[in-house]
Amino acid sequence: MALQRQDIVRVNPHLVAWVDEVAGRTRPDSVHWCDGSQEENSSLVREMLRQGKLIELDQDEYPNCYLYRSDSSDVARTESSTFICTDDKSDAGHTNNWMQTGVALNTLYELFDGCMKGRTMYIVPYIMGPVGSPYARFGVEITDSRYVVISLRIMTRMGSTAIEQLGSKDDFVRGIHSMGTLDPKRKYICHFPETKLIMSINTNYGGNALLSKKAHSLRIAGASARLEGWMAEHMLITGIEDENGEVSYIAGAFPSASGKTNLAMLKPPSGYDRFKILIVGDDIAWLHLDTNGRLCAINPEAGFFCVAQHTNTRTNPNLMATIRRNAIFTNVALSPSRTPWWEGKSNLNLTDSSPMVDWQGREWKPGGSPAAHANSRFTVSVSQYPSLSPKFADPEGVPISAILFGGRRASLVPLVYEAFSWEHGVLMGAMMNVETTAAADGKVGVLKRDPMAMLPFCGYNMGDYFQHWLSFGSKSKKLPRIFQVNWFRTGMDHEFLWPGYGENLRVLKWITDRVKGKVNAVKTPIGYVPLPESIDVEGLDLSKSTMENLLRVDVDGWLEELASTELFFKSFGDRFPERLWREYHDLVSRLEKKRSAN
Ligand code: GTP
Ligand code: SPV
Ligand code: MN
Repeated sequence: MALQRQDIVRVNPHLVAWVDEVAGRTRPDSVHWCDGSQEENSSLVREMLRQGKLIELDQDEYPNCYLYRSDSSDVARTESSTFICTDDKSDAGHTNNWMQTGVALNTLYELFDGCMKGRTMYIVPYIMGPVGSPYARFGVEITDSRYVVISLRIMTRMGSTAIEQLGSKDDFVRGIHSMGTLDPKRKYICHFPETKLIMSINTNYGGNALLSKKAHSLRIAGASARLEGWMAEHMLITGIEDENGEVSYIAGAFPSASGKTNLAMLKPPSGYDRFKILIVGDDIAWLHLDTNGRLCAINPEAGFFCVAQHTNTRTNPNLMATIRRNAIFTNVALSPSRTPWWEGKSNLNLTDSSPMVDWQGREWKPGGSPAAHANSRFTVSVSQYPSLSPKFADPEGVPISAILFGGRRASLVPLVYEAFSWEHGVLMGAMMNVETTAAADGKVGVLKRDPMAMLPFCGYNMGDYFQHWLSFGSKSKKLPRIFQVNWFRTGMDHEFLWPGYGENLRVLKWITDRVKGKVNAVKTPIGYVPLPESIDVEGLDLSKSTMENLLRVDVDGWLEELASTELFFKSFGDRFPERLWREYHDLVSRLEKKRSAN
């Protein structure tokens, strides 16, 4: 049975007062408090099927799986419509779109005025983080989208448990979302970190609409984390169990659609059968120092919202098994046998009499535009994943021994190298300059600054964010070591030099061996680089020269990169930490010294 307003008002009048206020403004026909039950979910699915908003997949092959098609103008996060709203512009910083709080509220109140007429307003209470964890946080999303409700049921711990755990507390992130008319010109995703409020309208896709995800867990939580002394990062968390049964946990910040999910779910290649990869999270990490000074991470989410393209039984067999039940597929193609399909999934076996249907519902033939949208995704519960870490829901999180920064770079950035210190590692993250992907609107494959993979997700001035990272340096002597990796170097033929996916374990092994002090490295101006023979390439078709190429430190290339990095850093003015300038200048002089020695 749905939760009842009269029961909640007795326990949490703050919540009900806010819901009443939003209902007064948006004027829905009815209000439904979500309990998160199976029955509630089934009835939402039934209603969506009846309205043609969901498409049933073959229920024998894909039980309880459905296809959803978003509006063709609403297929990725829209950074140009995403705002940080504060009283003072400098608190948002120049890397965010900014609106003054009062101006933003007026604009949005007008758009939300009566926007839910004829619709049901759903109240979705949720918990980010393991139930009962001191690091978990609460949120409530109000939405008129059934798609959002059924997705949040997978992505978060939502419903009755959240209401019970919230109790009478007023400290929860307030999210208000309406599909509105889906008019792209009037799309807004506004964040008010000062009051922990999010308002999103005229969109129904991914991070724009599932407000628990980037809006709450990174932009709003990040601003709180800075004040409270913890970190909210765009990072995977995964455990690597080695041949001796010892588990090392790593956290990795890679920009959107750049390999977090795949690294977190890595399948050990042949020869590494005694290794196990035990996932904790694939997108967001909340990190805190424990009483021993170790940096520990929880995954605030309960589900995966993964890129479909190129996911297949070879690159990610565990994930392919996970999505065979209780999954929502968005903007993928529909095969003649009513199973989901996307580019890079499997070979096609089509006949003219039974064509494929593309992500927009049109008949599709090979050769033209892609059948699935490049940012098509699926949503599935973490609990179904076969190689889940037993520590997934540990209220204290897992201790991180290495932080990885990665991104798509066709050249320059070596396969792997290690920072000299925490502060040098912060510089490494701040310098990230990577190729864009289809996860956000805009051009794909162009170089863009994306410090710590957080440029689109930092809810405050990024200069202050760098300072926040640096501040950990003096708080503990047991911080994780920091590495940069790059699976995306290409050769003359534009093909990737490194096989990637499961083979990345060979690099992770070097990283965990470094942390354990088991392997030496070459000291170069940019950091510690492996000796070519230190990375095991047995069984790979990889020549010695390719390996040397993958690990090469291009001194002139780095100096050129640093010239543009300097301009980027300067754009933060006096908000850019002095300490990071020092790291930067040290790096420049190491490279210049090397160049004159060459
Ligand atoms: P978000 O969910 O947007 O944050 O993305 P993500 O960082 O989790 O990226 P994901 O693992 O979903 O990978 C995105 C794309 O990169 C997919 O098409 C993958 O197939 C591809 N990819 C991931 N890992 C590798 C790799 O090691 N090598 C190569 N060549 N491609 C990879
Ligand atoms: C990303 O873009 O980094 C994602 C997908 O993980 S979204 O939820 O849309 O942010
Ligand atoms: Mn992401």
